[in-house]
Amino acid sequence: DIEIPESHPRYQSLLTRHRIEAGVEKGITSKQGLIAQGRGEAFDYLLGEQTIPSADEAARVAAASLLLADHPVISVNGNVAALCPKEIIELADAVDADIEVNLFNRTEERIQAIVEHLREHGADEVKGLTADGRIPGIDHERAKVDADGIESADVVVVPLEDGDRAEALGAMGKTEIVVDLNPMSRSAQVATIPIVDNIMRAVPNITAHARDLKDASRDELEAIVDAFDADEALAAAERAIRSGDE
Ligand code: PTJ
Repeated sequence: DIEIPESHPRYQSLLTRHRIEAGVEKGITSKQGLIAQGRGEAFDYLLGEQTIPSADEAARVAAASLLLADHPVISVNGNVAALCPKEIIELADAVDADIEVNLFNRTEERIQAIVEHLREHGADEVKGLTADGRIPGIDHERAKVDADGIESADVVVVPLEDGDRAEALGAMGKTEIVVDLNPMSRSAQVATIPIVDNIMRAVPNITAHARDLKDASRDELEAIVDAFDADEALAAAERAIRSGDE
């Protein structure tokens, strides 16, 4: 990474920007990824660049849901790969999930580059290149997934997903965990478990909760999942953005 003094008031934000830029240079992040990051940053600024309590609760629910899953899959796009590759691998290890590269602007080169990038950061198996499965109801390129990955997953983590696909994955009956800083985005609105937080904070936070819940019984985990109210979590995030309070 670059040398930004950690004492800089906008340290995290500058680090994030640098990672996204480096991702574009490395061929893993799309140019649209730069725009997406800017949109996210605006919401993060309004949230006070912190994990609000409702997002922390959602991260705990996400961890419980991932621990209960038969076949959890974490979807990785060009922004996620650039921003938190190591943290994604740690989460996958903590909840025994598959990692699948799945792109909005799909190109074989970029998938390959992201798979390589994740391997450099310690991932063993990374799915996404087989593309022998489909998400019903969306156009061909965006529908491509691995049959033994996202297609057959019961719980999917889709950080920064686009609205159409988020909706289509929900229609397939999957439990969908969305990380998105915009509580009004369609992906957040259709998610089973929306986490309104920066992926740089949310992914390690889900991992920490998963480690904490490691010895919990299925009954305890189910109780955590059942008590969650997605609409209330979105409303809490919107209140935090509008008022500047939590
Ligand atoms: O690599 P690809 O081809 O799969 O493309 C990925 C992007 C993100 C470019 C693509 O999915 C896209 O265009 O997404 P959108 O429609 O711009 O939506 C991105 C959403 O993520 C917005 O609602 C942002 O607020 C949010 N967002 C951006 N950066 C972050 C974020 N949410 C959490 N953490 C972030 N760092």
